[in-house]
Amino acid sequence: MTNFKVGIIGAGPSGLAMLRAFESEQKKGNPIPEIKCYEKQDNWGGMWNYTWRTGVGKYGEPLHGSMYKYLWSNGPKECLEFSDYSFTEHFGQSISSYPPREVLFDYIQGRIKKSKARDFIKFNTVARWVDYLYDKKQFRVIFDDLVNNETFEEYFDYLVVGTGHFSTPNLPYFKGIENFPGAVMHAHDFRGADQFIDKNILLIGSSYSAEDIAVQCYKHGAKSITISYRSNPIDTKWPKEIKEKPLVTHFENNTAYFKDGTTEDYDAVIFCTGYQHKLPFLPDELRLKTKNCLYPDQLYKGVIFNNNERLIYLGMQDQYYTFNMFDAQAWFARDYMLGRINLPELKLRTDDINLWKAEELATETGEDHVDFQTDYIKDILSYTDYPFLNLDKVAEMFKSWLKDKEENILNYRDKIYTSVVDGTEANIHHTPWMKEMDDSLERYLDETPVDEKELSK
Ligand code: FAD
Ligand code: NA7
Repeated sequence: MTNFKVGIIGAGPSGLAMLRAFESEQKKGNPIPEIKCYEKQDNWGGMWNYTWRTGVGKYGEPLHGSMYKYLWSNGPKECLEFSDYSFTEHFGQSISSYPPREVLFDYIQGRIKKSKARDFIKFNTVARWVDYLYDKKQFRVIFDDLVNNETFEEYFDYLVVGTGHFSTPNLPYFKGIENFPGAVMHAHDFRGADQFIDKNILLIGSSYSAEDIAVQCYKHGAKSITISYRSNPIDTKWPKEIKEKPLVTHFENNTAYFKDGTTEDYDAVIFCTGYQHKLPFLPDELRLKTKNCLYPDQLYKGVIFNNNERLIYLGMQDQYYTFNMFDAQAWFARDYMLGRINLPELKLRTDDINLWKAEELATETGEDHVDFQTDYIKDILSYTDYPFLNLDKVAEMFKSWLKDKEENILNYRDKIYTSVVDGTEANIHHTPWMKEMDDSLERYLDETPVDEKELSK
């Protein structure tokens, strides 16, 4: 074992990627540092560890989860596949390209269950505060053990923050909303479309959450859905029950007033207005301060904090790529901590960050964003021995996914793609997504189409 100690905060896909990166090094017979990971929930998986709760968790902590029942992958699974663990290896069969949440959770767990990673994780433990001790070059982290209601501290030579950034709602105010008589919630608290059957719904915001919650509510029987946009409409071919309007200006009781002078009455309002990077356990000089973007400021190679080179952030970018990008970052972070990647001096690091930021600024379209994130991952992977991933092919799939959504937002999840990891062509799912109301793992892996099921009842 090398004689330094690494602390990881969060056991979501990013934190688990860090554990996996060290494990793969250990398997080669190489020494690894002492590692401890702390997770505030009672299980791993981060967002993919679904909860019915809203508001606070069992121990009164702000609730992390933003996922809902009936959530199916919003991009092809072939774009997020781990290059050292394919979907076919996990399920033993070809599955469709857009699996439901529970199926993706099962896949994430499959790889990590094969390791001893669970032994390194202390669950129900929340990071409360971090200090950097300049003389010792160590982080002192204060944790709360939620089960035993005890506070304790630990010291680390490197600290890895993988706490996600789609958890703390960004919740703007609109005049009169306080008197709106129906349900008002943020997407963070949306747990399923059931309560909106036959209702007229207003969604504020026009990005991923608005798009998917609109389609979910349509699928499950909402009467009408209006998406109110600040900058740009989503502008796809919506069914007649979904429409887009410019931004709401204010509310009077259940009536919304829009910028174009129109008004409409609603039963419920869902804020799909994004999330804040909230890192309340970090002091000012260590805290990443950024909006949701592809290249957050202050992060060299999107990973190493520029003000303190022993502080590492994973998964803090806006995400086209997810699980395999977290892997790339974790492999890079591992090799850096093991002393295999030399850090340039501060000025050169800052110049590098500024170059990437300028490039992001020049992007305009979804395709540009895909190319940007592809180039970023290629760059960090070039420093590591992460198993080869054909990123040019993955980028093509992302671009085709963007087109699929534009062509038909209601059935893009029925399309199939081919794995760049093992060449498996995805299976056409037994039931079209719009008709499939049961998102359980059992039902998904079952071979019977929905109409035959109905007949046999
Ligand atoms: P998270 O998954 O958020 O995990 C962070 C972990 O840190 C959590 O377990 C949390 O409990 C823990 N934590 C936080 N604070 C502390 C603390 N102070 N102390 C200890 N532990 C702490 N991605 C896709 O690839 N496909 C999709 O279809 C998709 N759909 C999504 C839908 C929604 C509604 C949302 C919100 C996200 C979606 N994502 C999707 C993106 C998703 O965020 C990533 O897939 C992935 O979960 C990010 O991993 P992470 O580990 O960085 O963060
Ligand atoms: P995003 O992608 O960060 O988008 C936030 C949206 O909210 C975007 O359309 C913003 O409009 C809009 N927004 C933000 N503030 C306001 C205010 N004040 N008024 C009106 N509209 C506003 O968040 P999402 O939740 O959609 O997606 C995050 C992740 O969750 C994603 O990875 C998914 O997989 C699930 P803008 O375009 O900036 O004008």
